[in-house]
Amino acid sequence: MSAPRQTWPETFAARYRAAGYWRGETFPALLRRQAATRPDAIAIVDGARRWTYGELHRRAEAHAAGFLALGLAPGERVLVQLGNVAEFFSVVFGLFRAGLLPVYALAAHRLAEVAHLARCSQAAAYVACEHYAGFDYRPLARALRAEAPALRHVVMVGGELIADADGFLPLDAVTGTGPLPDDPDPASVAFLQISGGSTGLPKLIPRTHDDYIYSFRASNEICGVTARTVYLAALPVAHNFPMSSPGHMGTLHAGGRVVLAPAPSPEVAFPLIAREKVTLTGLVPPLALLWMQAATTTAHDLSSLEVLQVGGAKFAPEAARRVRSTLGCALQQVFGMAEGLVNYTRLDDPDAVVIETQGRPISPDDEVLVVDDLGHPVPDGTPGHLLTRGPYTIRAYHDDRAANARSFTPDGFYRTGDIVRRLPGGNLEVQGRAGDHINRAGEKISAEEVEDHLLAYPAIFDAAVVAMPDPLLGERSCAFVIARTPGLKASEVKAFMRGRDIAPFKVPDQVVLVDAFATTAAGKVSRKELRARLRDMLIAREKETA
Ligand code: OOB
Repeated sequence: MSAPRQTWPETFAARYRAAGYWRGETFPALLRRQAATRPDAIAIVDGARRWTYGELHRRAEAHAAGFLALGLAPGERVLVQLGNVAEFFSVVFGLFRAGLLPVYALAAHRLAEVAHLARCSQAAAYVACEHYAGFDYRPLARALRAEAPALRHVVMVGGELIADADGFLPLDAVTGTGPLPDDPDPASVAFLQISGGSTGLPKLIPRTHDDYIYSFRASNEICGVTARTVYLAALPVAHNFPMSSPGHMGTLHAGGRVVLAPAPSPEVAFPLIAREKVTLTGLVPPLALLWMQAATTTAHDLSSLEVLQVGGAKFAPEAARRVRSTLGCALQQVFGMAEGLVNYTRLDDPDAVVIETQGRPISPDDEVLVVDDLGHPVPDGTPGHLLTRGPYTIRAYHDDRAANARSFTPDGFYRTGDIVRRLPGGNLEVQGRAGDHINRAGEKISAEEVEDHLLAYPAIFDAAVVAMPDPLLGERSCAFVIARTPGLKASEVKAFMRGRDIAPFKVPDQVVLVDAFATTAAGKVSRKELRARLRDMLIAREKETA
């Protein structure tokens, strides 16, 4: 089996190659080049561990041979659920080298999400930290084996596994010296990223060597990333923002240094910035607020920090204005999506652009359309639905006909689900979401998915989940619930949800019990309309009592 190829029509692919975007570079070649040109430069810093490019390359090659020796065949998928640890890099570069496709789960995911990802990708192996951020992944791995029959191997990073009754393999045992395949076709899929999940569970996003490497190589130019860059990965390394905008992959492509933060809090990150002389990092807005507050009293020297990127959710202009005076660095806003398109404010943009907009696309060939509900383009300055296609935006999800029909126009534009205003000059201002997803501190939550979990509770008759404005999180989730049995308490609903083996950020922040959902005279209300009404009602009620 070999990895699937890109899904851009050949005319577009030819154009992207001719323009020099797709250069035929692959992930294995990227690391080999760095190991040859700067073998002793530090690539990864994880606590007291410092791996040079040479060492990262050696480890990746050993793991590549080790994975193949397990009987995994090029083209097969491997579910990777690792936190911000050095092994994330030796594992994924090892998989790339073996022609295996990593599927990226977030460390915060639990059985519900991980089992879904394993099944959709038909993952042949699962790699996880034994413990990370206070969570033991072994029971999850055991349960996963029962739910994902295609899974043949479980590999654990760290911990004390030696003779393990479950048959889990320690990563140290997944090494070898056997022959490795030729480099993959640059037009083939390198890995499967996961979507923020606008409806239902996360979808799989196939990204090719050509398109993804272009996105971070071009990002490096926009963000000034070079061999002297020290990038702090404060957000989860598996997320697309810290991975490629330009993130750790961009930094490694430039020969810079990636410093891993085990948590994004100022208490953990500030000492690392001072010790490692970090020059660049990226945060979601609620963390940026925490950092700005902590910076006013910190004893740590943050003066090495040149640029703070903020993205994943809307950064309010009032907060954006305070970045330089509190943290002493420049702000860059980043508006991107795992499906592709990434927008940046530029480092030499006037303050008004940096503070009030979410920037403009990476590529001259990123096509951006802003349309009304009927699909007709709206004039600049008018809010509308953002559609896009281009040299690093996917044309289809992995193996999901229904989602593809919904999410892409017949001529290949991705429907982002975002409502934006395009300003003269091309910068975009994000206004919100058209769909029913909650952007909780950059974590995307599907209303439908949470409603499904709520409906699994026998005491619940019906449920509708909506986004509520929140001063710290940007948005929080509120579940409106109609009880089947009288006396149901909000705390019981939350406790039930905590027991559902879902990522903790999906447990509703607020549960409101109601007797019924209002319907029209005809008794017909779409879910979308219902959610909007409930949300407006609660906002009005909160304003009254404020
Ligand atoms: C990033 O990727 P995803 O896939 O987790 O989420 C994408 C969605 C966007 O469609 C938009 O709704 C929202 O997240 N978003 C923003 C934003 N950046 C992302 N909304 C308002 N302002 C922003 N600056 O979140 C992502 C991927 C790459 C780079 C940056 C973020």
